[in-house]
Amino acid sequence: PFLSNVINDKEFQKGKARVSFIENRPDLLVLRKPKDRSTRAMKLLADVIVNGNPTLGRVQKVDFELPKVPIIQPYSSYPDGNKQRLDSMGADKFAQWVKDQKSILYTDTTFRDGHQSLLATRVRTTDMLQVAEGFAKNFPQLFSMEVWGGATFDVAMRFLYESPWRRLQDFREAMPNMLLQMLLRGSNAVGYTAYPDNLVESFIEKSAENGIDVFRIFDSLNWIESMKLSIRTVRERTNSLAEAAICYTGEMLDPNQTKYTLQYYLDMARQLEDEGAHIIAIKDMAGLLKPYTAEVLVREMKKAIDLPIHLHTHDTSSIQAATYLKATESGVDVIDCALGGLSGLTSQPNFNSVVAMLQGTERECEMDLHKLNQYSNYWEDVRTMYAPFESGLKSGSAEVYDHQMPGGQYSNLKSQSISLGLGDKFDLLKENYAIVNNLLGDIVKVTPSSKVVGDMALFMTSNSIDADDIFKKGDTLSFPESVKGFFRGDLGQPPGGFPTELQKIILKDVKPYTERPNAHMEPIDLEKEFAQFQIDFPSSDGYLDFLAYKLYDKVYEDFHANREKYGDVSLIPSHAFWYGLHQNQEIMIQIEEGKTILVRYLYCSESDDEGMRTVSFELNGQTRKIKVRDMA
Ligand code: 3PY
Ligand code: ZN
Repeated sequence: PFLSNVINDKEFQKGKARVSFIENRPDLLVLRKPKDRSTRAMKLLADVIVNGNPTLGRVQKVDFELPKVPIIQPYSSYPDGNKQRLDSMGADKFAQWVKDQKSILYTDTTFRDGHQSLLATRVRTTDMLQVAEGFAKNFPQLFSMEVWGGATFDVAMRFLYESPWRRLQDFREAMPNMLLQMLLRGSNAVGYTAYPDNLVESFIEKSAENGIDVFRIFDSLNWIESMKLSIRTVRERTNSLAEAAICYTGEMLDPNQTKYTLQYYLDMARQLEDEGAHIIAIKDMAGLLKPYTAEVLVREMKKAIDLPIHLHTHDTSSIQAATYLKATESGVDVIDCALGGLSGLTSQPNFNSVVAMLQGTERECEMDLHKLNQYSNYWEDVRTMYAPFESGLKSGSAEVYDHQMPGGQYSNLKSQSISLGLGDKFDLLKENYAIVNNLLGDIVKVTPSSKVVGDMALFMTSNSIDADDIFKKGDTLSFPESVKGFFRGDLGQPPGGFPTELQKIILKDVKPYTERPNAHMEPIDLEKEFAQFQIDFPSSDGYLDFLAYKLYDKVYEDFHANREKYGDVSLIPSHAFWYGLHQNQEIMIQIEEGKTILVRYLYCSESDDEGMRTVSFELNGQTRKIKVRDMA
């Protein structure tokens, strides 16, 4: 039986096993009876039926559509795509190839930023995997698929009880011809705070080994010092592309703009080129880059550097397709779009419509729009299952030019303000957000710097404090930790430095520093700590889980406990995962590769004297009972 664990292991099957393989994978020596997996899957279903989904709770009835997966020819093969091109050309030559293309290239963000921005990052692996193979076979001309990083790493474990690493491995397998792209927060990796350099390096190496081809690297204050290590690591220790991102903020063409000028962006692009980036991204995380500004910025950047330019925006104002049009005319190489069903508002512009916009022009990238629409329709249906995570935004808003909140933060702050009882003060919160930005010296706002601004705005709104109060009564106020950390230098250095008067008020006696935050951190003894981790978590997925633990210790511990309890839930159908089953409903669950079970929910008893209910299922024809405590 141990041998069968080993033989069925994905890493082993991919031929990645070294001599130390078994030594590093104590989990393979744990015997799991096959029925164990079915029982654990039913345990999750039973818990949801009795108490609602453990992270969502009970919600009002949601009317959802079961998604229709576009049909593909069985056993059809994968056409070669950019993955093969990158592998055969190498990163530098591939970047030159991108620059040489006449037609526009696309990154599809549906699997990452699309749902991060519209559905609080909650889209589960199974909903993406259902269409991953078909999409890769139908659209091999795409530049890349953005599938990982940003908030997905944390949310997968915290709210979905899924392993982010297994998700990546699944994507790699389902899309072997596509470049897989991730968003890396520089020295903060996929977290909210700086980590020791050797942890970031190891994380990058393992991300590449497990499938990442394009690393989009940014710093939340545009501080290049904090991006260097990641760029170098991608360049020197992987065969992937280092895409260095410049965060765009403010209005570059505003005559009053003194900080974020054209010169500022061009200087930054040149420096990132010198640092070894293969591609430069303009990362417009709030959707502030207007069409005529994009026209100038892209045109001038093309002249200033020799690298391809990749443009990212959010359609919060609803005019960002026009930005893509002008950028395309100015020679931008790659643009980010999300499939129609998950596009618009705080997400990316609509992939399908942008394709249509460029049809017949000299920059058209030929694509089967009819098929692309089928995939958009699939996402429209999937989205109905995620209704509780919608932000409630119904239309684009020009207010974004005032508050400048990044796409994903708007809905977050909205729900945070409701949970703090400030729901009726959301307008004031948005105003305070803009005020705080100015107080902090007009900074780039993106994770984690956007959290600092959001925390401070919440603090002011909930305590009815204005800017004047901060200066007058600052010594008596206890500011949010993230704000103190920002002024101490924990996020790095903003362009133009910190506003010193406010820095003194916030820090009181604490001394700020100007080196990289990671420079204060001792390297982790990865070997020693990994050995301990294996003892503490013998049934983990080995080193990859160890990295997850080092990035998010508490989140990992909870995730691990939940995986022990429920098994790998990533392939349980989403409607059952979020809302449970109704009586006599039957679903198929793939509990491991090649093994699918058929589960029918029969009935649920009343609570017994100890508050327990018995949930009965039929599993492959046999009745099975699971006891669940009723928490109501
Ligand atoms: C993230 O860091 O998650 C982002 O999407 C920033 O734009
Ligand atoms: Zn984004």
